[in-house]
Amino acid sequence: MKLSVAVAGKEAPSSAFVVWRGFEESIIKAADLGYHGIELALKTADDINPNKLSSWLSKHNMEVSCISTGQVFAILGLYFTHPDASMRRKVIDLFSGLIKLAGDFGQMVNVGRTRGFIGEGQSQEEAEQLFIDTSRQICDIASEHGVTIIIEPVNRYEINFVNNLDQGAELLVKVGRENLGLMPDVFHMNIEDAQIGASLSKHADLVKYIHFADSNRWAPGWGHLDFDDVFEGLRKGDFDGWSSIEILPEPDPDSAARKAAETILPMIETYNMNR
Ligand code: LER
Ligand code: MN
Repeated sequence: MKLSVAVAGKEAPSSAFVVWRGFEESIIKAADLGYHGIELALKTADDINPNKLSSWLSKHNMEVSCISTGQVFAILGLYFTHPDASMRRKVIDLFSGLIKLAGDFGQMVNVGRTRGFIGEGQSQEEAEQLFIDTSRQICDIASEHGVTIIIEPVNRYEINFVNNLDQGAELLVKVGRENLGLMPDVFHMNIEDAQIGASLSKHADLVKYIHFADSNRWAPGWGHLDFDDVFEGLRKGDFDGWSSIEILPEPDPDSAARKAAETILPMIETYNMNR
């Protein structure tokens, strides 16, 4: 297992839920703290220059773990279950750009709130069908680039569609694409899943990536989430992918990133030795 930290560009607004802003500075700081990579939160593929990214990564011996898409929803208002076909077309076009970039960096694109929601006057079945149709088109584009799409269950206070791992797994089966997986976030699981470790091992074949935060969304170690249970669940499922720190940058971004690395990196080291 490897560890990355969520970062965005300098101009990213507060709705971009990341620890640091500014790509190059974030890569330098993350490498210094022992992280293996960065999770890139982008609005569009044009947010970053791939040549510069490549040189920053190789200079600091870092990787991109995944491209995340929260800003596509929060800033551009685009999502998979949009009732308007032209808006769904836009989200597919925008994802195509992000997928091409992920083909060279990380080979994973996350779908958090961009999955959409059950809108006013929309039934669960209607939203689900729109999600399935859009996901299939996006997964088919992604498979041409060797990219996996990962759906993140998000808690009920943020969205009304796909809140826990059981619901995510059920939907993935309906979509029926090999390159579609689950991205659990233990902060959301702490609210929505009856158990964390047990749910991670139950859905091990679908779990491709994981977000770490403590119960209060501060750095792991500053809340009361049982990370031994999280790692035990991952071990039972023989997880060997990327994990990523996605936390509130509190009390300040540098202290938060340092505390997260100090808590999780030794756990990953022990985990990797005992797999
Ligand atoms: C995105 O990864 C996430 O966890 C959401 O809660 C952000 O709003
Ligand atoms: Mn998350």
